[in-house]
Amino acid sequence: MLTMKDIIREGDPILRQVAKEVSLPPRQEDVETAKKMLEFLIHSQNPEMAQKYHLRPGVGLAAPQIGISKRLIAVHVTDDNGKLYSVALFNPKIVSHSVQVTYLEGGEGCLSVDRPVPGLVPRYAKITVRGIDHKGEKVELKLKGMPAIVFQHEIDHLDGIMFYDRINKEKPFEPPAQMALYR
Ligand code: UDB
Ligand code: ZN
Repeated sequence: MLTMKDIIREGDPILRQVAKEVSLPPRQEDVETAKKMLEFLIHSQNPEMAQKYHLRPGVGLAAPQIGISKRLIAVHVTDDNGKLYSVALFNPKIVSHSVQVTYLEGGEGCLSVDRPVPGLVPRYAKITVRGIDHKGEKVELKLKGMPAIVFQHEIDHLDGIMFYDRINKEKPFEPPAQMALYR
């Protein structure tokens, strides 16, 4: 099972690489990786497991964060209506997005970043993501709120982008234009 010591931390060049597409249908090896990533997130949100293994409660993980430079993400997050998005996606792609942007009120953190980085991280308020699931089947998700933010954060990792790259350096707390505050 994956623990925090498997998580690559900032400073490692792999986090700055553009990850490679996964060949399809996904190989068994890649499917196993996807399962391990999703399992890590589920464990990390289980209070007993989190305490026992010192896991930070994670809502998303990208393969480069465990040292695998492939286009694979896992997300385990609940939206405002209590709907659970628990999915691993190969070759995820944002195929459309709103003009409106949003951000988390308290900014973002990252499992690969062991320090607070203050500032607002602008994200599209709504996105449509396409990808391939663990069965090799096409998936299309229309997302808003927290799930939309998490998918954008994870897909950024596949392109070597860290959340703080998107913070306005001069005015870190300047709300972006066209913004919708997500609470
Ligand atoms: C996280 N978790 O998993 F709003 F119930 C963060 C960490 C870095 C703090 C562990 C998180 O935001 N949990 C959370 C948030 C809520 C409600 C709730 C739990 N990530 C994932 C990550 O680093 N992936 O690469 C950071 C998030 C910041 C915004 C989206 C992803
Ligand atoms: Zn991250």
